[in-house]
Amino acid sequence: MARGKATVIKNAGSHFLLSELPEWKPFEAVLKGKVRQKKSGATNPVAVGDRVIYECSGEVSEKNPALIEEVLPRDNYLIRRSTNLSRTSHIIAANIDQALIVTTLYFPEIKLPFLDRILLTCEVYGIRGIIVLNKVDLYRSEVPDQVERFVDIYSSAGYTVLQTSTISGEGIEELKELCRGKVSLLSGESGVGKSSLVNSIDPSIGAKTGLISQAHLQGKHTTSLYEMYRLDTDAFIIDTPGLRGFGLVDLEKEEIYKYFPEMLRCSKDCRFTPCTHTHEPDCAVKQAVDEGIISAERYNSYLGMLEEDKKFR
Ligand SMILES: Nc1nc2c(ncn2[C@@H]2O[C@H](COP(=O)(O)OP(=O)(O)OP(=O)(O)O)[C@@H](O)[C@H]2O)c(=O)[nH]1
Ligand SMILES: [Mg+2]
Ligand SMILES: [Zn+2]
Repeated sequence: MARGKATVIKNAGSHFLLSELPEWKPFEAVLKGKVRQKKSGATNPVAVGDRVIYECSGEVSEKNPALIEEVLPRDNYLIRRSTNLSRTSHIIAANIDQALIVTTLYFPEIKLPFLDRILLTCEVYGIRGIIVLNKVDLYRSEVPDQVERFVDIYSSAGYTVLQTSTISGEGIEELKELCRGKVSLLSGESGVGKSSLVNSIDPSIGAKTGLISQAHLQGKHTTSLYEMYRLDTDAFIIDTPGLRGFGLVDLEKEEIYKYFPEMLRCSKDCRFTPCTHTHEPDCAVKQAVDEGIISAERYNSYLGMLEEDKKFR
């Protein structure tokens, strides 16, 4: 029995592809029953990006896959619940350097609270979130004010916002540079262009992409698996299925504001501690909202999360 250490690069549910990194020699693997049953609280005990110990007898092939024995401790991971009501959670990816959160203003239309939930989760798990505003070729000249407003909201909150188009090629070089030498996760709603961006960075990948539906202007969930690709720039990128919902992880209501970087910065000047930043007098956060230093949109997302908290917990 040979044993080795490798990284999970593809999760197809019942079987996996592993490779050593940064070398790239993918091979088949399945889970050993023991790992499969281990209680992790998540529906998937093994996620793309996980480093694992495997064993195999003889030449590894589709018929003779390696056995994943053990998942090594994670440096980090990103997790979500299917909905706020569900008890099960799902590990999106592990051991990543950054999350590229892909969004569009239109086609499909953006929902800011949804984006804010993903960003909040990145903050909770200590993962740098970078916003990729894609498909600008489709709407920027029609709604320049909205694009400017969007960039302003998120850059003043402290996020990098990259404007991209896989059609005109705008922003693709910058995206390449951002990914160089790192493991990046691509996340976001279906149809925003995650797989197209992978192909724009490295056309040799040929990830599958799909049209959005004409009737609803929504994605059709073209990507169905979690898969890591090695780009020609010494970078690894994890393409994922479009998110349908994004349930928040367990978080005390009093903690939520700490994961809005711009609120955390202001909150030091609130008169009361703890302050919920809703009704208290001399609340520095509310004052910053009034002065436009914190955007009304982000503050509304925060209020929405507090409301949900009442509903769901
Ligand atoms: N005009 C324009 N269309 C784009 C751009 N990027 C992607 N698209 C189109 O958007 C559609 C969806 O792209 P995908 O790359 O499949 O989207 P995805 O985010 O991977 O979607 P899922 O796999 O379903 O999560 C395709 O028809 C792409 O050609 C862009 O920058 N501009
Ligand atoms: Mg896709
Ligand atoms: Zn306050």
